[in-house]
Amino acid sequence: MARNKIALIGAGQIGGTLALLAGLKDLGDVVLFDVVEGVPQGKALDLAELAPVAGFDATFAGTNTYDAIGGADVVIVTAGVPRKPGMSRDDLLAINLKVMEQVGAGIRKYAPEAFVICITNPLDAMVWALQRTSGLPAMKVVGMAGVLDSARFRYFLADEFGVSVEDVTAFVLGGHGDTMVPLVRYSTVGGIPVPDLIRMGWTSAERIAAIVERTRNGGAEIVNLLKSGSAFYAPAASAIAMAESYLKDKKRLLPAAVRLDGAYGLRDIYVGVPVVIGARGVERIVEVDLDPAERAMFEKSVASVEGLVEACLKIAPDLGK
Ligand code: A3D
Repeated sequence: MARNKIALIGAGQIGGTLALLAGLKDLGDVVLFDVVEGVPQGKALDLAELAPVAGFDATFAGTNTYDAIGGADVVIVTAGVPRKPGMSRDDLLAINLKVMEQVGAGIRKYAPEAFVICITNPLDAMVWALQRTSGLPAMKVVGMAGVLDSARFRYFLADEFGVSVEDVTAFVLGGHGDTMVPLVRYSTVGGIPVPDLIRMGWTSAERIAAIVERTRNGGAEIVNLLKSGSAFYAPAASAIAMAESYLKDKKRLLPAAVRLDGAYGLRDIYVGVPVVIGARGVERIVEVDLDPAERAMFEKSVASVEGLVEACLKIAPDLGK
Protein backbone atom coordinates (compact mmCIF):
# COMPACT_ATOMS: atom_id res chain seq x y z
CA MET A 1 0.00 0.00 0.00
CA ALA A 2 1.36 3.42 -0.94
CA ARG A 3 2.38 5.68 1.91
CA ASN A 4 0.24 8.70 2.74
CA LYS A 5 1.48 12.08 1.57
CA ILE A 6 1.57 15.02 3.93
CA ALA A 7 2.13 18.51 2.52
CA LEU A 8 3.28 21.25 4.86
CA ILE A 9 2.71 24.77 3.53
CA GLY A 10 5.16 26.93 5.45
CA ALA A 11 8.50 25.47 6.50
CA GLY A 12 9.17 27.70 9.48
CA GLN A 13 9.27 26.79 13.15
CA ILE A 14 6.01 24.86 13.21
CA GLY A 15 6.43 23.47 9.68
CA GLY A 16 9.79 21.90 10.53
CA THR A 17 8.44 20.41 13.75
CA LEU A 18 5.41 19.03 11.92
CA ALA A 19 7.73 17.30 9.45
CA LEU A 20 9.77 15.78 12.27
CA LEU A 21 6.70 14.50 14.11
CA ALA A 22 5.11 13.15 10.92
CA GLY A 23 8.32 11.19 10.33
CA LEU A 24 8.68 9.91 13.88
CA LYS A 25 5.02 8.87 13.91
CA ASP A 26 5.31 7.13 10.52
CA LEU A 27 2.40 9.09 9.09
CA GLY A 28 3.72 9.18 5.53
CA ASP A 29 5.96 10.97 3.06
CA VAL A 30 6.42 14.68 3.68
CA VAL A 31 6.64 17.63 1.30
CA LEU A 32 7.72 20.95 2.79
CA PHE A 33 6.70 24.04 0.79
CA ASP A 34 7.85 27.59 1.45
CA VAL A 35 8.32 30.79 -0.54
CA VAL A 36 11.86 31.14 0.80
CA GLU A 37 14.29 29.23 -1.40
CA GLY A 38 16.55 26.73 0.31
CA VAL A 39 14.76 26.54 3.67
CA PRO A 40 12.29 23.76 2.83
CA GLN A 41 15.01 21.94 0.88
CA GLY A 42 17.48 22.25 3.76
CA LYS A 43 15.00 21.10 6.38
CA ALA A 44 13.87 18.19 4.18
CA LEU A 45 17.45 17.01 3.70
CA ASP A 46 18.23 17.33 7.41
CA LEU A 47 15.14 15.24 8.22
CA ALA A 48 15.95 12.64 5.55
CA GLU A 49 19.34 12.27 7.20
CA LEU A 50 17.65 11.79 10.58
CA ALA A 51 15.50 8.92 9.26
CA PRO A 52 18.23 6.23 9.41
CA VAL A 53 18.95 7.10 13.05
CA ALA A 54 15.30 7.27 14.06
CA GLY A 55 14.42 4.20 11.99
CA PHE A 56 11.68 5.23 9.59
CA ASP A 57 11.42 5.18 5.81
CA ALA A 58 9.42 8.27 4.91
CA THR A 59 10.75 10.54 2.17
CA PHE A 60 11.16 14.28 2.72
CA ALA A 61 11.12 16.80 -0.11
CA GLY A 62 11.52 20.56 -0.01
CA THR A 63 9.93 22.73 -2.68
CA ASN A 64 9.05 26.25 -3.78
CA THR A 65 6.40 25.19 -6.30
CA TYR A 66 2.89 23.99 -5.60
CA ASP A 67 2.90 21.10 -8.08
CA ALA A 68 5.01 19.15 -5.57
CA ILE A 69 2.06 18.90 -3.17
CA GLY A 70 0.09 17.05 -5.86
CA GLY A 71 -2.21 14.36 -4.48
CA ALA A 72 -1.48 15.13 -0.82
CA ASP A 73 -3.75 13.34 1.67
CA VAL A 74 -3.23 15.96 4.36
CA VAL A 75 -2.16 19.60 4.00
CA ILE A 76 -1.13 21.55 7.09
CA VAL A 77 -0.84 25.31 6.62
CA THR A 78 1.45 27.49 8.72
CA ALA A 79 2.38 29.93 5.94
CA GLY A 80 2.26 33.58 6.83
CA VAL A 81 4.05 36.34 8.60
CA PRO A 82 4.07 36.92 12.32
CA ARG A 83 2.90 40.21 13.83
CA LYS A 84 5.85 42.57 14.11
CA PRO A 85 6.18 45.59 16.39
CA GLY A 86 4.16 48.49 14.96
CA MET A 87 1.98 46.21 12.83
CA SER A 88 -1.71 46.44 13.62
CA ARG A 89 -3.96 43.40 13.81
CA ASP A 90 -5.58 44.55 10.57
CA ASP A 91 -2.21 44.88 8.80
CA LEU A 92 -1.42 41.30 9.79
CA LEU A 93 -4.86 40.19 8.68
CA ALA A 94 -4.41 41.79 5.26
CA ILE A 95 -1.00 40.19 4.69
CA ASN A 96 -1.97 36.70 5.82
CA LEU A 97 -5.24 36.91 3.90
CA LYS A 98 -3.19 37.34 0.72
CA VAL A 99 -1.13 34.31 1.76
CA MET A 100 -4.36 32.28 2.23
CA GLU A 101 -5.41 33.26 -1.31
CA GLN A 102 -2.17 31.83 -2.72
CA VAL A 103 -2.27 28.73 -0.53
CA GLY A 104 -5.97 28.14 -1.26
CA ALA A 105 -5.31 28.34 -5.01
CA GLY A 106 -2.44 25.85 -4.68
CA ILE A 107 -4.58 23.38 -2.73
CA ARG A 108 -7.54 23.82 -5.10
CA LYS A 109 -5.33 22.95 -8.07
CA TYR A 110 -3.07 20.25 -6.70
CA ALA A 111 -4.60 18.69 -3.57
CA PRO A 112 -8.40 19.01 -3.83
CA GLU A 113 -8.95 15.68 -2.03
CA ALA A 114 -6.86 16.58 1.01
CA PHE A 115 -7.85 17.10 4.62
CA VAL A 116 -6.60 20.61 5.35
CA ILE A 117 -5.54 21.87 8.78
CA CYS A 118 -4.83 25.58 9.13
CA ILE A 119 -2.64 26.94 11.92
CA THR A 120 -1.87 30.44 10.57
CA ASN A 121 -3.10 33.31 12.76
CA PRO A 122 -5.48 34.98 13.25
CA LEU A 123 -6.67 31.39 13.21
CA ASP A 124 -10.46 31.48 12.98
CA ALA A 125 -10.43 34.11 10.21
CA MET A 126 -7.60 32.46 8.25
CA VAL A 127 -9.21 29.01 8.21
CA TRP A 128 -12.49 30.62 7.14
CA ALA A 129 -10.63 32.34 4.29
CA LEU A 130 -8.74 29.18 3.36
CA GLN A 131 -11.94 27.16 3.03
CA ARG A 132 -13.30 29.81 0.66
CA THR A 133 -10.14 30.21 -1.41
CA SER A 134 -9.48 26.46 -1.67
CA GLY A 135 -13.11 25.68 -2.49
CA LEU A 136 -12.83 22.40 -0.55
CA PRO A 137 -15.88 21.14 1.35
CA ALA A 138 -16.09 22.61 4.85
CA MET A 139 -15.82 19.15 6.45
CA LYS A 140 -12.32 18.85 4.95
CA VAL A 141 -10.96 22.21 6.15
CA VAL A 142 -10.36 22.75 9.86
CA GLY A 143 -8.36 25.02 12.10
CA MET A 144 -6.04 23.88 14.86
CA ALA A 145 -6.29 25.83 18.10
CA GLY A 146 -8.53 23.95 20.53
CA VAL A 147 -6.26 20.92 20.84
CA LEU A 148 -3.40 23.23 21.79
CA ASP A 149 -5.46 25.41 24.09
CA SER A 150 -6.94 22.39 25.85
CA ALA A 151 -3.49 20.75 26.09
CA ARG A 152 -2.27 23.86 27.91
CA PHE A 153 -5.32 23.70 30.19
CA ARG A 154 -4.69 19.98 30.80
CA TYR A 155 -1.06 20.56 31.63
CA PHE A 156 -1.86 23.33 34.12
CA LEU A 157 -4.60 21.21 35.74
CA ALA A 158 -2.35 18.14 36.00
CA ASP A 159 0.31 20.30 37.61
CA GLU A 160 -2.23 21.73 40.07
CA PHE A 161 -3.55 18.30 41.07
CA GLY A 162 -0.22 16.46 40.96
CA VAL A 163 -1.60 13.82 38.57
CA SER A 164 -0.61 12.48 35.17
CA VAL A 165 -1.48 14.73 32.21
CA GLU A 166 -2.89 11.57 30.63
CA ASP A 167 -5.72 11.44 33.15
CA VAL A 168 -6.81 15.03 32.66
CA THR A 169 -9.31 15.90 29.95
CA ALA A 170 -10.26 19.47 29.24
CA PHE A 171 -12.40 21.39 26.80
CA VAL A 172 -11.91 24.79 25.31
CA LEU A 173 -14.54 26.38 23.09
CA GLY A 174 -14.70 29.49 20.96
CA GLY A 175 -12.17 31.44 18.98
CA HIS A 176 -8.42 31.20 19.47
CA GLY A 177 -7.26 34.12 21.54
CA ASP A 178 -7.94 35.72 24.82
CA THR A 179 -11.71 35.31 24.43
CA MET A 180 -11.48 31.50 24.27
CA VAL A 181 -13.77 29.65 26.65
CA PRO A 182 -12.10 26.97 28.79
CA LEU A 183 -15.00 24.81 30.02
CA VAL A 184 -14.28 23.90 33.63
CA ARG A 185 -17.50 21.90 33.95
CA TYR A 186 -16.46 19.56 31.14
CA SER A 187 -12.88 19.18 32.37
CA THR A 188 -12.13 16.08 34.40
CA VAL A 189 -9.45 14.13 36.22
CA GLY A 190 -9.99 10.40 35.73
CA GLY A 191 -13.61 11.20 34.90
CA ILE A 192 -14.20 13.38 38.00
CA PRO A 193 -15.35 16.87 36.92
CA VAL A 194 -13.20 19.76 38.17
CA PRO A 195 -16.12 21.41 40.08
CA ASP A 196 -16.41 18.15 42.08
CA LEU A 197 -12.68 18.26 42.80
CA ILE A 198 -13.11 21.80 44.12
CA ARG A 199 -15.89 20.52 46.40
CA MET A 200 -13.61 17.65 47.47
CA GLY A 201 -11.01 20.20 48.56
CA TRP A 202 -8.38 19.33 45.92
CA THR A 203 -8.16 22.98 44.90
CA SER A 204 -10.10 26.22 45.16
CA ALA A 205 -12.33 28.06 42.72
CA GLU A 206 -9.82 30.94 42.79
CA ARG A 207 -6.92 28.72 41.75
CA ILE A 208 -8.99 27.26 38.90
CA ALA A 209 -9.93 30.79 37.80
CA ALA A 210 -6.22 31.65 37.69
CA ILE A 211 -5.53 28.52 35.60
CA VAL A 212 -8.31 29.50 33.18
CA GLU A 213 -6.73 32.94 32.82
CA ARG A 214 -3.28 31.43 32.27
CA THR A 215 -4.73 29.14 29.59
CA ARG A 216 -6.32 32.13 27.80
CA ASN A 217 -2.93 33.84 27.75
CA GLY A 218 -0.93 30.66 27.05
CA GLY A 219 0.35 31.84 23.67
CA ALA A 220 1.46 35.24 24.97
CA GLU A 221 3.24 33.64 27.94
CA ILE A 222 5.50 31.76 25.54
CA VAL A 223 6.00 34.74 23.19
CA ASN A 224 7.15 36.80 26.18
CA LEU A 225 9.68 34.14 27.14
CA LEU A 226 10.99 33.46 23.64
CA LYS A 227 11.20 37.19 22.77
CA SER A 228 11.11 36.35 19.05
CA GLY A 229 8.65 33.89 17.54
CA SER A 230 5.85 31.95 19.16
CA ALA A 231 5.21 28.42 20.44
CA PHE A 232 5.91 25.65 17.96
CA TYR A 233 6.37 22.24 19.61
CA ALA A 234 2.91 21.98 21.16
CA PRO A 235 1.13 23.60 18.19
CA ALA A 236 2.80 21.12 15.82
CA ALA A 237 1.98 18.11 18.04
CA SER A 238 -1.64 19.29 18.24
CA ALA A 239 -2.05 19.48 14.46
CA ILE A 240 -0.38 16.08 14.08
CA ALA A 241 -2.96 14.58 16.47
CA MET A 242 -5.70 15.91 14.18
CA ALA A 243 -3.95 14.64 11.03
CA GLU A 244 -3.46 11.21 12.61
CA SER A 245 -7.15 10.96 13.55
CA TYR A 246 -8.04 11.64 9.90
CA LEU A 247 -5.42 9.35 8.31
CA LYS A 248 -6.11 6.44 10.68
CA ASP A 249 -9.87 7.07 10.88
CA LYS A 250 -9.51 7.17 14.67
CA LYS A 251 -12.66 9.27 15.10
CA ARG A 252 -11.16 11.19 17.97
CA LEU A 253 -13.36 13.78 19.63
CA LEU A 254 -11.23 16.91 19.57
CA PRO A 255 -11.86 20.63 19.73
CA ALA A 256 -11.27 22.24 16.32
CA ALA A 257 -12.23 25.38 14.45
CA VAL A 258 -14.88 24.21 12.01
CA ARG A 259 -17.46 25.94 9.87
CA LEU A 260 -20.77 26.10 11.66
CA ASP A 261 -23.88 26.08 9.53
CA GLY A 262 -26.66 25.80 12.08
CA ALA A 263 -24.93 24.26 15.09
CA TYR A 264 -24.72 26.59 18.09
CA GLY A 265 -27.15 28.86 16.24
CA LEU A 266 -24.37 30.15 13.98
CA ARG A 267 -23.87 30.26 10.20
CA ASP A 268 -20.89 30.60 7.87
CA ILE A 269 -18.38 31.14 10.63
CA TYR A 270 -15.39 29.13 11.80
CA VAL A 271 -15.14 28.77 15.55
CA GLY A 272 -13.75 26.18 17.94
CA VAL A 273 -16.16 23.45 19.03
CA PRO A 274 -15.82 19.72 19.81
CA VAL A 275 -15.87 17.56 16.67
CA VAL A 276 -15.25 13.97 15.63
CA ILE A 277 -12.41 13.67 13.09
CA GLY A 278 -12.32 10.52 10.98
CA ALA A 279 -11.65 9.42 7.41
CA ARG A 280 -14.38 11.71 6.04
CA GLY A 281 -12.91 14.73 7.81
CA VAL A 282 -15.21 16.43 10.30
CA GLU A 283 -17.73 13.63 10.76
CA ARG A 284 -19.74 15.18 13.54
CA ILE A 285 -20.09 18.50 15.30
CA VAL A 286 -20.86 18.06 18.97
CA GLU A 287 -23.23 20.63 20.42
CA VAL A 288 -22.65 20.69 24.17
CA ASP A 289 -25.04 22.35 26.60
CA LEU A 290 -23.81 25.70 27.82
CA ASP A 291 -25.00 27.36 31.00
CA PRO A 292 -25.81 31.10 30.80
CA ALA A 293 -22.32 32.20 31.90
CA GLU A 294 -20.61 29.84 29.41
CA ARG A 295 -22.97 30.94 26.64
CA ALA A 296 -22.18 34.59 27.35
CA MET A 297 -18.42 33.89 27.12
CA PHE A 298 -18.95 31.86 23.93
CA GLU A 299 -20.98 34.68 22.36
CA LYS A 300 -18.27 37.20 23.22
CA SER A 301 -15.70 34.94 21.59
CA VAL A 302 -17.88 34.46 18.51
CA ALA A 303 -18.34 38.25 18.25
CA SER A 304 -14.59 38.74 18.16
CA VAL A 305 -14.26 36.13 15.36
CA GLU A 306 -17.11 37.84 13.47
CA GLY A 307 -15.16 41.09 13.73
CA LEU A 308 -12.16 39.43 12.08
CA VAL A 309 -14.27 37.90 9.31
CA GLU A 310 -15.87 41.30 8.61
CA ALA A 311 -12.40 42.81 8.37
CA CYS A 312 -11.45 40.09 5.84
CA LEU A 313 -14.54 40.81 3.75
CA LYS A 314 -13.73 44.53 3.77
CA ILE A 315 -10.28 43.76 2.38
CA ALA A 316 -11.44 41.09 -0.08
CA PRO A 317 -15.21 41.25 -0.66
CA ASP A 318 -15.12 38.56 -3.37
CA LEU A 319 -12.93 36.12 -1.49
CA GLY A 320 -13.19 32.65 -3.00
CA LYS A 321 -15.94 33.61 -5.45
P1 A3D B 1 7.40 30.99 11.02
O1 A3D B 1 8.54 30.26 11.63
O2 A3D B 1 7.53 32.45 10.71
O3 A3D B 1 6.96 30.20 9.69
C1 A3D B 1 6.10 30.73 8.73
C2 A3D B 1 6.65 30.34 7.38
O4 A3D B 1 5.71 30.77 6.38
C3 A3D B 1 7.98 31.03 7.04
O5 A3D B 1 8.95 30.04 6.75
C4 A3D B 1 7.66 31.87 5.81
O6 A3D B 1 8.72 31.94 4.87
C5 A3D B 1 6.47 31.12 5.24
N1 A3D B 1 5.66 31.93 4.33
C6 A3D B 1 5.41 33.25 4.34
N2 A3D B 1 4.63 33.58 3.30
C7 A3D B 1 4.36 32.43 2.63
C8 A3D B 1 3.61 32.11 1.49
N3 A3D B 1 2.95 33.07 0.81
N4 A3D B 1 3.56 30.82 1.08
C9 A3D B 1 4.22 29.86 1.75
N5 A3D B 1 4.96 30.09 2.85
C10 A3D B 1 5.03 31.37 3.27
O7 A3D B 1 6.09 30.88 11.96
P2 A3D B 1 5.64 29.64 12.87
O8 A3D B 1 5.87 28.37 12.12
O9 A3D B 1 6.17 29.81 14.23
O10 A3D B 1 4.07 29.95 12.94
C11 A3D B 1 3.28 29.82 11.79
C12 A3D B 1 1.89 30.41 12.02
O11 A3D B 1 1.22 29.69 13.04
C13 A3D B 1 1.88 31.88 12.48
O12 A3D B 1 0.82 32.55 11.79
C14 A3D B 1 1.58 31.78 13.96
O13 A3D B 1 0.94 32.94 14.45
C15 A3D B 1 0.63 30.60 13.96
N6 A3D B 1 0.45 29.92 15.24
C16 A3D B 1 -0.82 29.52 15.55
C17 A3D B 1 -1.07 28.86 16.72
C18 A3D B 1 -2.46 28.42 17.04
O14 A3D B 1 -2.69 27.82 18.06
C19 A3D B 1 -3.52 28.71 16.11
C20 A3D B 1 -0.02 28.60 17.62
C21 A3D B 1 1.26 29.01 17.28
C22 A3D B 1 1.49 29.68 16.07
